[in-house]
Amino acid sequence: MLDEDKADDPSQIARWGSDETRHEFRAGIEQQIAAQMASRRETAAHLKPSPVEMSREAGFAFCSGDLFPEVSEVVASARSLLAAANIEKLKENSNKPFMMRLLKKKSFGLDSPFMRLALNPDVIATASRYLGVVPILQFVNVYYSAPSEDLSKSQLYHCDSDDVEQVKLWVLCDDVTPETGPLTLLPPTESDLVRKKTGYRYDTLLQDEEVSEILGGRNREQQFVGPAGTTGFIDTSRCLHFGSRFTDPSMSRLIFMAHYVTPMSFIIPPQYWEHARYRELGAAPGLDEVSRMILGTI
Ligand SMILES: O=C(O)CCC(=O)C(=O)O
Ligand SMILES: [Fe+2]
Repeated sequence: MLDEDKADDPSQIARWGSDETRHEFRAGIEQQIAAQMASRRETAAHLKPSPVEMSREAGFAFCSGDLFPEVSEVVASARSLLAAANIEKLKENSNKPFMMRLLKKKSFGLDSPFMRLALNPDVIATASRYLGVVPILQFVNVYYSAPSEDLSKSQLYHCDSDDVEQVKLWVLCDDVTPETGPLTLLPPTESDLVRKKTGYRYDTLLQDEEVSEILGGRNREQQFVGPAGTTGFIDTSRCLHFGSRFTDPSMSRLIFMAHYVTPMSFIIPPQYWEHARYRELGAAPGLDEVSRMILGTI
C-alpha cells in the first residue's frame, strides 16, 4: 500500500500506487509543463511514419536490423566492449548478478553508433507515434547477461514502474535463441488482466505458475529471439515480461538498449531540462529540434 506520508513521492507512487493514482500523477505533470507537452505532442503527431509501427494493441514490434543503418555498427561496438570488459569485476558491482552494464555515461558522445541509433529519425518516429509524445532518452547501454544460480528480479514476470507506458529499443548483439535467455513478454491485454486479478503493484515479481493460472494456460508469450542485429521496440510498462533465463551455464546474451520515457515519467523531475541524463549533448550546434527534445534539452 501507498503510505499516506509518501502519497506525493513519485518513486512511491510509481511502485505502490494503483493504476488510478499513477494516471492522476501523470495528468498533474502534464498540467505543470503544459507548453512543453503540447509541443512534444504536436511534433509527435506530425513525424513522418517509420517503416516500423508499434501498435497500442501489440505493445511491441520486432523487426530486422537492416531497417536502421546504425545497427551493424552498434552490434560491432557492443562486441568490442564485451571483449575489453572485466566481467567478474562488473558482476561484483552490479545490482543484478545476471545482467551487467558495459557502457559508462561519459565514454561516448553524439557521434557514437549507440547515440546515432537512439536518435535515428525512424527509431524516434516509432517510439513517439506509439507514445503520442516525443519522449526523453533516459539511457543507452549495452548489457551482458549470464546464467545465475537462482531466478530473481527481472528474471521473473514484472512490469517496469518507470512510467505508465514507455519504449525500450533493443538490438540483439548475439544470436538469441529460446535457450539464451530471450526477453519474454505478454501482450498488453493479457498483462492487464493479470495485473487486475493480482492487484498488481509495479516492479512486484510474479511466478510463472501464477500468471499461467490466471490466463488458463493460454498465455500468448512472445520471445524476442533472432539473429544478431534483430531489433525490437517494447513497452515494458504495459507488457509483463522477464528475461536472462538460461538453460545452460555456458551461455550468455549481449544486447543494446535505449530507454525512452515520457516527460510525465516517475523517474525524472517535471523540470526535465535541468535533470535529463543527456541534456548537455543537446547543446551541440546544428542539432535539430526533435533530437534536442529526445535529449531532454528542450
Ligand atoms: O533480462 C531481461 O531480458 C529482462 C530485462 C528487463 O526486465 C528490462 O529491460 O526491463
Ligand atoms: Fe523490466
